[in-house]
Amino acid sequence: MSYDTNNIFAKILRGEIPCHKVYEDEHTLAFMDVMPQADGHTLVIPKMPSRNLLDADPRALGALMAAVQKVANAAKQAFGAEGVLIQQFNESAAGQTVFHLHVHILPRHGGVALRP
Ligand code: DGP
Repeated sequence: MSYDTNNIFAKILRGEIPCHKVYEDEHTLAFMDVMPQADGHTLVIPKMPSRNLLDADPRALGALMAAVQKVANAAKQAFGAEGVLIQQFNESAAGQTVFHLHVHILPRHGGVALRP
């Protein structure tokens, strides 16, 4: 599958549409999800174009996960959470809707049922 340079997150990276940025470094950007599934739902994306994890350059993944760790710890503290759910979807069949690699960070509190 190819990378569409007009996907929404590519436009965010180019500054063509706004986002609520919470973290940025040389390789990654993190911003609040516009359709949050939990308070503090944040997305972390690499600046390098990748459709998803399956086609990503492995060399980009270390920086991405380091940013995920930073943002997850910050979101956990900021939202008084007891845990953090990290989610990542690849292709439509697995629930991916925006085709630029991204990692979901969802602060979690005790007592929330996550699995049926
Ligand atoms: P996924 O199913 O993993 O592809 O989730 C894509 C997520 O992106 C979904 O939770 C909603 C979010 N999203 C979609 N469009 C925008 C946007 O324009 N801005 C922001 N901040 N998030 C978006």
